[in-house]
Amino acid sequence: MEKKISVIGAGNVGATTAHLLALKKLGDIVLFDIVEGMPQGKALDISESSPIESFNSKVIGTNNYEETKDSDIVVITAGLPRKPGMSRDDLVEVNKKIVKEVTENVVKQSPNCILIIVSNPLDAMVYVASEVSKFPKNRIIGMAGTLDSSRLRFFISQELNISVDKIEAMVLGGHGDTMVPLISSAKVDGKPLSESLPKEKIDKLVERTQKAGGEIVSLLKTGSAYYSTASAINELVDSIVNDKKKILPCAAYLDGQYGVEGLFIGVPAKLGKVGIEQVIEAQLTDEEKKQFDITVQHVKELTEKTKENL
Ligand code: TXD
Repeated sequence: MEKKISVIGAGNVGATTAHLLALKKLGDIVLFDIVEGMPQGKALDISESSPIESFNSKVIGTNNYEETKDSDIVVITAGLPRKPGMSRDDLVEVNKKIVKEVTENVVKQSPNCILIIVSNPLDAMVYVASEVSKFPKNRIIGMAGTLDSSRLRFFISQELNISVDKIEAMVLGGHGDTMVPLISSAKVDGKPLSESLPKEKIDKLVERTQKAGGEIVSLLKTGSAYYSTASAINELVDSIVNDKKKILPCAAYLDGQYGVEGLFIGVPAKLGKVGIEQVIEAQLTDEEKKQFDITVQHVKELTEKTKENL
């Protein structure tokens, strides 16, 4: 039977995600938004491409949570994106109310679903969804690291003029300026990145990756990234729906791993049909450990702030 995947928030990220889910034939899709008519219009538009794209998945748009009933996976993209000059953390107050309300409604309809949170500030919103849903932690996943890693891999491939397929690299930590690109384990055609590029060049790519979201926000002026975001969400959904057990960087609950207790933060995790099957402990150099401690501290503070009046 087709998996049922609901996408909450039919804005740029949500609608693009639904489109890609349909193209990749990952399941039947329900696209939800509070704006009347808009998710219905976008779902119909996507559906009308099905004869050309040859997918048979159902794509439904709705303003009614009952239509999301018994979803296997629910992707939460509802919330405001940042504007030029804003940090993701500036969205915490407004988006925590939205993510709280959305999660309450989603879990009533789909008590056994796997939640993928996308709204910003990501690490804090994953915490909100966890507190509200009370789901086991393996069924709560934050999507950010897969996007940040894709950006880093793209920048490296561009710099070296080598296919993206030959570039391996991962970004861990919080989804913000303190994120930690793991350069020590980045590889080009199986060899350490440091053999292909001098440190100054690598430092520039790291900085561009950390600021990549902001680079797009300042170009778009009225929103944030969504094509790459939707691709990254699809990568997570594909690993879960098809039980691929891919190791993907995402915000997962740490219960002692990396020396961190009781916090959602970006780490590599094995994703399969039950959600997060295992948190993988990557090898970090002393310098990367120091950076990881800084990002953990930042996410802890943001999480504490989020707890107020939740
Ligand atoms: O890597 C990542 N995690 C991210 C996250 C990468 C890019 C964007 N990231 C964040 O995703 C961004 O900062 C935002 O917080 C979300 C959604 O971004 P998007 O670009 O899709 O924003 P839009 O186009 O404004 O769409 C948001 C939709 C819009 O249609 C609203 O009507 C809807 O959310 N919305 C709601 N839906 C349901 N329920 C409620 N309460 C609600 N409030 C707003």
